[in-house]
Amino acid sequence: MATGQRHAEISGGGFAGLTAAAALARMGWSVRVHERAADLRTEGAGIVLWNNSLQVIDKLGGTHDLMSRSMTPPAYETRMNNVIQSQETLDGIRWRTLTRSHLHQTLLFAAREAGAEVVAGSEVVSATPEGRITFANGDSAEADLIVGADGVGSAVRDSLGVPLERQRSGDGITRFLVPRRKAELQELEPETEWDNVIDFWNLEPRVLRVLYTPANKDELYIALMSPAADADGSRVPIDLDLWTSVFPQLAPVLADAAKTPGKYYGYQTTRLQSWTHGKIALIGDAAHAMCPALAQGAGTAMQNAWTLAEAATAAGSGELPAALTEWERLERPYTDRAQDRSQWYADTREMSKGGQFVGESVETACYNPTDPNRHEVHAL
Ligand code: FAD
Ligand code: 5PR
Repeated sequence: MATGQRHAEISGGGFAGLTAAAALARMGWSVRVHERAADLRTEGAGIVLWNNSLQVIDKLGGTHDLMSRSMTPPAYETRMNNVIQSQETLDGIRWRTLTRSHLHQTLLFAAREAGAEVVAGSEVVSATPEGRITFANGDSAEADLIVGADGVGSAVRDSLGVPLERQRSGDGITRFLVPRRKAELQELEPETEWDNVIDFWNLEPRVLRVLYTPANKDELYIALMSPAADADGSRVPIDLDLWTSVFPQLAPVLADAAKTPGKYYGYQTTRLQSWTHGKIALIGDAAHAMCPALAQGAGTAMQNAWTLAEAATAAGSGELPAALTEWERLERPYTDRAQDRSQWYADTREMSKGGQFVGESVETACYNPTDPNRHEVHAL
């Protein structure tokens, strides 16, 4: 470590932790990331990123890599009982669809290239506001800044005893990455633009939904939603006969999904009394897990990782706790609103009517966390 160089220890090598690592390292910090899992990879299938996180990737030098295997579908289409409700072209809003593994690799590369050390198989058990972090193997370390980016079950957060409010929704989702099979789908439904994101809703007689999201030219992300109370709808591996009977136009890709075990995730929102504690800042699902309706869980994680790195870098070391408190005061309202909006969509299923991406629903998507004037531009 160079003399005078400040040091950050980060718990969690997911999207939040890797973004914070890449940002801090680029801003001159020495950085070490601890990932509990034995290897550095991500679970899950596809993801949608919007301007707020794409701006951060620009700053991290990851855009070329990200663009190489991602796409912007021509429209975000919503259907009810297979009748088109809307085809939103999201004009002027930057958005990309991709696989989670591609995003993870992009961020891991950016973090390492910036000089961050990323250690797999290293589990964090606790941290203190004074800046000590402790690991499952009994070791501990001191840091100027500790970032708790260890997901919805955060050990850093729980070791602090921060009051947490958890709201669970009745719906949940099983996600798959399968081959596109565009030609076969085109044959089944020739009129359809199969490069679109298509949100297929059925509310009557039974709540079942398939969110169809092309992730690149070869891979398709499909998310199958049903209420947790519907045992057959939420079963994994999926009940192929049930899903095919409701969505016959998706038969080939549903058949692929049925071949993988999958995991049903219930939606949840978590809110903390405070994201910061002395030298510790919590970001991503550790601080603000949200329902997926706006596709902003990872986006807000990355946005907050970037603004945290800037705020910590601007502060002198003695001023860090106050700077973190100020960072939360300025940045948190954007994430709070994204959480509230996502929760509202999850509870009301209003997006099934189409026209989802207007007004408040695109505030987060349009946000630019790297714009120094952002608080004036986006003041509500
Ligand atoms: P995580 O991805 O959970 O990463 C935490 C990391 O910390 C993991 O690697 C974990 O192994 C590690 N870890 C945990 N505990 C420890 C420990 N004690 N010590 C060391 N390491 C530890 N978001 C979007 O932006 N767009 C979408 O399209 C989207 N779709 C979604 C669909 C569904 C169904 C769901 C459930 C979520 C979706 N999200 C989406 C949300 C997004 O997946 C999460 O918000 C995002 O992954 C959070 O990133 P994170 O880094 O905070 O947490
Ligand atoms: N958008 C995305 C997504 O994965 C989900 C939702 C919206 C990208 C579900 O997983 O509305 O639930 C949603």
